Amino acid sequence: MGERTKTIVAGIAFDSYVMNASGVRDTTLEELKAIADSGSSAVVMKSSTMEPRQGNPEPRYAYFILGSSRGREVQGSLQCMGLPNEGYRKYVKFARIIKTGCGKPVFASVAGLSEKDYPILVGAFQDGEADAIEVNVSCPNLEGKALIGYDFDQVRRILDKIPKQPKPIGLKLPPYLEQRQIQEMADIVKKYGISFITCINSIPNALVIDGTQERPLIRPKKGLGALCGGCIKPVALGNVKMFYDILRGKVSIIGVGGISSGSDAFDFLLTGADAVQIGTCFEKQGPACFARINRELEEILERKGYKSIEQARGKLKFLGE
Ligand code: RRO
Repeated sequence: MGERTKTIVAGIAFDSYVMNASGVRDTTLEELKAIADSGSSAVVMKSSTMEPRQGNPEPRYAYFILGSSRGREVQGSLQCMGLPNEGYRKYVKFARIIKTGCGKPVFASVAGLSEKDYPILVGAFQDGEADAIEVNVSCPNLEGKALIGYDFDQVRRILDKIPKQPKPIGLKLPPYLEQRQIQEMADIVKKYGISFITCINSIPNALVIDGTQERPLIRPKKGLGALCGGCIKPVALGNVKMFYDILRGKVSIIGVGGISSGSDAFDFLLTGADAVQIGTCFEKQGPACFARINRELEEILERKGYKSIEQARGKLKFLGE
């Protein structure tokens, strides 16, 4: 890894700007070991629930090319996984095993099926070996359950009750479409001493249709799934920008949504992200993508004369300035 892309998130040092996103190839111990052995600068685990879950019926994941923009193909994925995972007890063990095998930060991710699950899930990882805990309040794929991150009172109730020490707590946030929502969430983040936010989770209730078959691409929820990949990058960047404008480096921001090249990562850096996570591209290309994207980012920084992440972070220029 080059020196230029070293970064700090929630007070934790990372060897590069690029890590895996929760939810992609990170459910089993073997998958987590593969991430540990890759160029990902951290190991982020699948969101875990109180009990193991099979998730939704298959097919529940589809990759597609949406079109092209500025000479590049715009890819996307639609998924409705339904939180398949091995249950939090396993991930507490996996964190210990992974930690002893590699020097990278390990991030736990937790997703309660009800409010009362959260203190138990977070508490288990607070007592364990993971370096930080990403509290997922944005799982979009649970039929009949409201998305927590859109109910600010519920988020406050959860944050009131979870143990916030000794490991830093982050929030995995849904895409917000209004400045008012960003402001209210940023106020919550500040009030509860949240150390980092990860934004955005996938865009809920999207539909992609195979016109030949006259059917959706995936089976659960009559084809409705969460949209990921290159086609959501503008929404992700907008959310990072709006949060950065308020939080201004006092709370770390991990950008996620449609990053598949160093140039994508650079866009997130200019916008204010302290690090990025890779989901759809990792699913498609496998673990070699992390080192490639970071190397491409290194080259961009070198070419532009930025010596560090800090020098370029949040340096987006605006038309007319
Ligand atoms: O497992 C999922 O269906 C899932 C989760 Br927990 C999440 O946070 N985001 C997503 O797009 N899918």
